[in-house]
Amino acid sequence: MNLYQIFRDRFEAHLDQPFLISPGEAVCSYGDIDRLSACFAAALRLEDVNALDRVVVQVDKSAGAVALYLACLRIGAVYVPLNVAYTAAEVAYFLSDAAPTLFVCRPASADQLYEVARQAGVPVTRTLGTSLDGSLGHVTHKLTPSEALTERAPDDVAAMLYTSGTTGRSKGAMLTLENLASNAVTLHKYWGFRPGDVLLHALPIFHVHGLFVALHCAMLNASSVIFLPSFNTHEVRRALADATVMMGVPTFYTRLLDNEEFTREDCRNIRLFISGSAPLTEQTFTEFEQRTGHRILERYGMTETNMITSNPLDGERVAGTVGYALPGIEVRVTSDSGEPLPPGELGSVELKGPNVFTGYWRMPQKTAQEFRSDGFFITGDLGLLDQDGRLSLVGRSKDLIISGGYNIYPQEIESVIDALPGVVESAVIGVPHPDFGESVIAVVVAIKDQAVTEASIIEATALQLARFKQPRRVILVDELPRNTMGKVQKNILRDRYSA
Ligand code: MLC
Ligand code: AMP
Repeated sequence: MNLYQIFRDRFEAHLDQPFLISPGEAVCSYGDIDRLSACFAAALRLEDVNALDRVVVQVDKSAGAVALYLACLRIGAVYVPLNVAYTAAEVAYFLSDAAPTLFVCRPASADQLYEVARQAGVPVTRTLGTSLDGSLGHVTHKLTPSEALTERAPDDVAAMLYTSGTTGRSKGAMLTLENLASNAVTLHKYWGFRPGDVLLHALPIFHVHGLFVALHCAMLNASSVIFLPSFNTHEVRRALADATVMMGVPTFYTRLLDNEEFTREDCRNIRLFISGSAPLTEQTFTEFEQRTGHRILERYGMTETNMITSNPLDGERVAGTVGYALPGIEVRVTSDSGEPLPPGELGSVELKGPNVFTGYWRMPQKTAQEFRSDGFFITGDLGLLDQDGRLSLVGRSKDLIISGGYNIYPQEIESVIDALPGVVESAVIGVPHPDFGESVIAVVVAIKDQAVTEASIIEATALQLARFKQPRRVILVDELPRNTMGKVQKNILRDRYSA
């Protein structure tokens, strides 16, 4: 088995078909991506990257970046994408943890990150720009493509994506070939992909949503993809006219609705709008239907599991629910002690299936904690099933903020703030935000008479944390509310500061 082969088998008869269409760039056909990924495979071999070696990648969205991902699949290396917003301090952690054979970064970051990678013990660092420039991009122009596909087993790891799971520092979630292949094939069928479908892609390609859900469905369908560098309302409105399917986080939909000129006419060729990665409010669902006539199909997933549930393509799509377990996946809701609960009762959402990851990289104990003894994975989400098996999510037991579809772990930000001079302790919470869904706020206790201010804390976090994780507000208080066990009561802080 080779995952690239699974995709290639589906698009092989369509090599002339445009694959990635980016405004202002040459179209990349399926034949082009096949050749380009074979060139990257040759380049990886030249750098002595072998099967199961990690390749950490922090590059901008481009056809070359997709080809690099596919090259890793070709040779059986483990693809490890990183958010381009991560700071050098964050990248240093990922590099030392993943211990890659190769690190690929943007040409503009080379000066800073070559040294970071060297200190982390990474043997080789190369660069890749959006026009196939950079040291890795250049070499692909010169090499003979390497067509060989490395035979892999279904439970070999194909990709590793960093996520904080339920607690603590980021962990590498190891996803196998079977995890990725089974979910891709299921989603392609469940969402009714058909000849002629064109996917509008404005998501980043360093997360499950943009990389696996969107691109795998497109490749299995040999579909053209309108490949936008990021979400820009104006560009997306223009591109909608040529697309039949769009996948996005809820912020995409609220931003479209914020544009008064956005109408039903913009969506005349669309057959399916899909939302996920964060809760889609009933208000957005309803307003979107009123404005466009489309009922957004909401689905639910996680880095560790790919997609878990989905509203149906043909049946009723219910606002505020995430639909039914996908075929082959078992979802249950359990009590605190892990007993399955009857429909209608609120508890912990757990699942089992071929989509569930094999574990956190080099963390067997942490992995074991997240699974029940009967093999069900504990998501950290709270929800309830109805009589028909339709799931509604109603909260999270994990301390997690989701801002614009990005996960933010309060503990990571708290440890940065707590380490600042003059700070006693902090509590980081998410509060409602009209654009991002939730936004980060830090409530901080500082030593009296020390020059700790909102501005000084925000400035200090900027050095260490990606912009999307930085607190938008810092509130200085005398003490944090605690329960009798001494635990900070974040619910009280959320109530107090949500407005
Ligand atoms: C950008 N910023 C964010 C942010 N994205 N801040 C908080 N949360 C975010 N998500 C910062 C920018 O750095 C900038 O800082 C300011 O906010 C405004 O930027 P913007 O230009 O408005 O942001 P934009 O580039 O438009 O990005 C917003 C976004 C983007 C929502 C389009 O974040 C995005 O594409 N999100 C999708 C994330 C995603 O793919 N999630 C899937 C995870 S997989 P400044 O300096 O200007 O103040 C997963 C599993 C599953 O969860 O189920 O799918
Ligand atoms: P991540 O760790 O980035 O993969 O994010 C996974 C988390 O995103 C899940 O555990 C949920 O909390 C959340 N999530 C994903 N899809 C949805 C959705 N449709 N509605 C609510 N939350 C979601």
